[in-house]
Parts: sequence; C-alpha cells; structure tokens
Amino acid sequence: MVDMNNYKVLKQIDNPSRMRDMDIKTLRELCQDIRNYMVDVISEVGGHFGGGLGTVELTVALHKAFKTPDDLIVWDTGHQAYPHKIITGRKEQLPTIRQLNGISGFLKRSESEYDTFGAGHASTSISAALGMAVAQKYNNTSNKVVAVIGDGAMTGGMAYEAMNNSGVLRSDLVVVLNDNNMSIAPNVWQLSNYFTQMIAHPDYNKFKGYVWDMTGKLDMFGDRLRKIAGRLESGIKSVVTPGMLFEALGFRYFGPVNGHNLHQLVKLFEQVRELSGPILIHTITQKGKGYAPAESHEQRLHASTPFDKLTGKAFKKSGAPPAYTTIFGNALCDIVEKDKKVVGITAAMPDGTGLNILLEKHPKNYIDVGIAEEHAVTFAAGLATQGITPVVAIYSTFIQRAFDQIIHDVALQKLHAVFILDRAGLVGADGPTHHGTFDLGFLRMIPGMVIMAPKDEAELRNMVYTAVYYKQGPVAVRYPRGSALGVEMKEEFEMYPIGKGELIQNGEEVAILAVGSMVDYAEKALSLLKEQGINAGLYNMRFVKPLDSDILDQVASNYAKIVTLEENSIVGGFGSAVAEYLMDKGLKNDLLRIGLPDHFVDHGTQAELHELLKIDPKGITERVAEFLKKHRAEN
Ligand SMILES: Cc1ncc(C[n+]2csc(CCOP(=O)(O)OP(=O)(O)O)c2C)c(N)n1
Repeated sequence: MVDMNNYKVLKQIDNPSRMRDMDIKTLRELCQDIRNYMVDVISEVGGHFGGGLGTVELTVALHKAFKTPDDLIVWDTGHQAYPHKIITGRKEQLPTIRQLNGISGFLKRSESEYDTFGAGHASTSISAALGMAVAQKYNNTSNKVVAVIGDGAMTGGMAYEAMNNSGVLRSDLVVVLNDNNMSIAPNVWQLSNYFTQMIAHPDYNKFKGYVWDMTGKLDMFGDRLRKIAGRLESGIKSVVTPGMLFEALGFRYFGPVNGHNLHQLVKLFEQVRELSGPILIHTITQKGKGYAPAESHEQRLHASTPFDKLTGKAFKKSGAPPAYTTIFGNALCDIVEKDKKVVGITAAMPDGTGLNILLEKHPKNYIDVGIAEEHAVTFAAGLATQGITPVVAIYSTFIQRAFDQIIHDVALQKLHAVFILDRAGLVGADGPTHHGTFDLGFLRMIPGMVIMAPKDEAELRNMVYTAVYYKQGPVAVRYPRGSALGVEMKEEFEMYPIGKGELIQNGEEVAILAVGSMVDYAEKALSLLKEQGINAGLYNMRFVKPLDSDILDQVASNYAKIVTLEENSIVGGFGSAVAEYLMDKGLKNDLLRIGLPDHFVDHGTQAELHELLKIDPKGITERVAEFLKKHRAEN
C-alpha cells in the first residue's frame, strides 16, 4: 500500500485553501505528487487514469484561482476528476475508488461539497454550470461558475445547446475546454481539424500573441502590444482565431493555452475570474501526461484494471471466456462480410462496443458519430429509410439519451434499426451513472419494438443475426458487461422465431421465467432449490417483447406459482410485462418478480452487487423458497 509520506506537498493538502498560500514552485511539486500518487494507487486498484493525468495542472490552477467551494467547478463526465478528488479531501480514500463502499469514480454531490454536480454521462457541464450561474442572480450572490469540458464531450449536442443559451443569457460563466484531441478513442471532432488548421495558419502564428492578449484584454503583454493588437483586431481575429465559432455564440475566447503551464494557467484564471459574461478558455492538454506508458498508449490509458506500473500493461485474468462485446463484434463482422448494406454505428465507443473489430476488418461499414447518442439514432433512421441496415451499438445506459429518437424517428415510422445494448444490467465499478437497468422498461412501452436478451454467447450471435434480418421495425438486443459463459459456438447463424422462448426444465408447483443473464443464475438456483426439495421449472424467455404467450399460457395452467427473473429495474420491466399479461387474461397465479430494486444502486463488483441485491443464485434460491413458504401457508 502507498505511504502518504512519499508525497511531501500533497500530504499537506486536505482541501484547496491550504494550496492558495503556496508559490508556483511548490504547486509544481504538488502537481508531480498528484501524478505520482495517481500512478501508484490506480496501478494497484484500477480506474480512470489518462484523463486525470492530463488535468493535474488545470485542477490545481482552478482551485488556486477560484475560491472553491463557494466558486463552483463543474466537471464534465467526471472520469478526469481524480486530481480534483485528491485535493478536495479525498486523497486518503483514493485507494477505495469504485469499490463497494468506497468513493465513486465520477462526481457525486453526496460525496463532497466540491462535487457541485453529479456526472458520469458526457456533455452536461455547460448546461448545469449555466443554471448555477443564473441562480446567482436569484440568490443575490456572485460566486463564479466554471465548467470544464473535454473535446470529446464537446461532440455532444447538449454542449452546443448550452453555449447558445449562455450567449443569449449572458450570465457570468467560464467554460474551460480541455482539448487533448482524444475521446476514449481518437476524437471525431470536426472542429479539432478546424483548430489545427487555424493554429497552423502562418498569420495566426505571427499574431497569436497580440490576438490572445487583445481578445481577453489581459495584462500579460503590456499596453504597447495591446494597442497594436487593437488595431489588428478586426483584420486578424476574423481571419485566423480558432475561437471564431465560440465568439459567434457569444463567448469571449482565450487561447489556445498550454494546459500544463501552471504559472500561465493560474494567472489567466485569476484575471478571468474578474471578468463578466460568458468566457471560453481553450487549453491544450495531453491525455496521460507525465506517465510514459499512458502517453504512448493508443488510447492514453483512458481506464484500466490494475496494471504494471513500469509497462502500463493491465494484469489480465487468463483463461476467461471471451467478452460478450467481442462475440457481438465478431458476429457483426461475419454478417458484414457477406452483406455490405449493414453498417455499424458507435457513439465514440469503438472498443467498448466491439465495433473496433468491424473498424479493423470493414472500415467502410463502420461509422463513429462522436458522443452523440441522439444523433446516432436519428442518423440510423435516415440510413434505414434508404434500405441500409444500421446496427447502433450503444451501452444500455447511454441509449437512455436517445429515447425520443427511438420513438419518434425510428419506431413511429416502423424503420428497421438494430440496437445493440451492451452493459445491460449492473456494470460494477462505474456505478449508478452507468448501470444499464432501465432499458427493458423504457423500450418495452414502444409500439412495434422487439427486445431480445441472450442467455449466453451462442444465443447472442444468433440474436444479432435475427435482429439484422428481421427487417420489420426496431429491434434491440441487450446483454451484460463482462465475460460470456464459455459455451460452444457454431459458425453458422440461426434465425430465431420472433417472440418465442425455450423450455429448459419442467418442474412442479413453481416455474421460473428468466431473461438474459439471469437464465444462467436461474439454472444454478434450480440445483440449490432441488437440495431443499423444490422442483422448479425453468424457461428461457429470449424475448421481452413480444412475450411468448404460448409459454405464458402453459405455465399459467401448469403451475400455481410463477417467478420472473431479470437484471433490470423491477419497475416496468419483464416481470411487469408478465404481470400485465396474467392480469389482462384474468389469470390468478401467485407471482414473484425478482429484479433490481426501485432505487439507484451504488458501485461495487458485479458479483458483490448481485449478492447484495439477492439476485445471485443463492439470493434467488432464498427468495423463491420464501415465496413458496409464504403462499403455501396462505393457501
Ligand atoms: C453520454 C455518454 N456517452 C459515452 C460516454 C463514455 N465516455 C466516457 S469518457 C469519454 C470520452 C470523453 O472524452 P473527453 O471529453 O475529450 O475527455 P478526455 O477523456 O479526453 O479527457 C466517453 C466517450 C459517456 N460517459 N457519456
């Protein structure tokens, strides 16, 4: 375990106020301590990493120049806020990050007064910060508000909606654009090409000092240069500043500035703190800064399980079956191999979704739209109108953003789009912002939607195929994060009949109807129940919509008691669908719905959370046995 005495300056920092008396030299040492501490701890416990290494100077400079916690810093997404956590009273808890009962990997208002706004999903910071800035007026206060947003998060439409509104409202708001030219994967931000061109422009280079000074009316270059700059203002600025777009939206633009130059950042932030109106500071940073393996790593070590400090290589569990993500990626590649009218779409997550495999093998059939889930879905709808089959691979939690697009742009027009929802269910360490626990509920209510959930990787492969060739409307396939079960795979695809499940085992008295990841747990629970003399039946439902009415009718007549099992919120999910079915038909079977509770679930490993929530085989067994006992007593 790491010893805090190894970090001479950091060990003195319990909150940012102590830092405000320190000179730049000591603060530079603090930055080095923060980097070392992050590498030492995260290499042992895992977590988000590259983003935070890139924001060390930004974080220190912001907390030095702004009077936090009265001044409010809003971090976008939150994965880059580890340095912020470290200097705002949570350094001792860093080794617990993302673990059960430990601190969160993202921002959380309940965790610290310095976490002004919860985050985890991208592109929210400017909207939230603008709300806080406007609130100052109603509260008769004048605390400053700063949003820090990455270039990746800037690909999300909400950031532009918020900037547009900021320009109109003209509240005092500082936006720091943390531009490292990376999302998780290389960023697909068209504006960064624009910036690069602008910055490379010879006129811009010649005059950037003047322009930089003049646009912000700062003291840095003295009066004389400012006069010259003033004369050049309209000419040069309109031609060559990278900030033209932001200025058109009503922001005063400063930059680009080196986001690792602590001295310059502190001065700039101190001066900007005294200005009013919307301001945008464009900082150039390097993801993974200061840690060689991250600097040279393709994805800048965005996040990692525990890793070797020297090489940056993750310690991998050997022998685990392939991840569901990989099974999907390979299945789609096999389909695209033969059918070039099928196109994979990702919202900035090629590796996370398995579409990196498609990118490598069939780059023409791969499209990354940026962190823009809403756009991804309507864009897919457009493709579908022209006979292309879009396969939109977005995590369950992130597709929440595109709810209306699925209804209005896809389902209402009966367009055939395939939604591949990885990370459905509890995702583990990323916690409540990332658990995929609502998709069955919010998709099930949409007319014409088909929803499948595979019990294992062989079914996933066939479901991807079934979804692609269903052709009659929107289809979703949802599956969990992590390794598959290791079952035997066939190369040829099988088309599943829509709305048909399968019998796994006949039983007496009680039948368990399970979907997706829960089928495996149910099979294990059957053996445990057997030990207690309970002989339960089991069905793998495969489809949450349409439900298999044949199975439901049979089960309702053959079993007095029915248990539904899903890794989704119990509210409105699969169990609710079964309850509605039984009620509508006037069937009076006793029903137990097992799923995720109606509250947000914290972080922890998937196994810990399953156990805690009693949806692991042991918990399921206990709940089924209790249910039988209770109803036997009642009858
Ligand atoms: C709505 C949404 N989609 C996808 C993600 C997954 N995600 C987390 S961080 C990230 C990249 C963010 O890039 P950037 O804002 O540039 O920050 P950096 O890591 O480069 O500092 C993505 C795509 C997310 N958090 N939220």
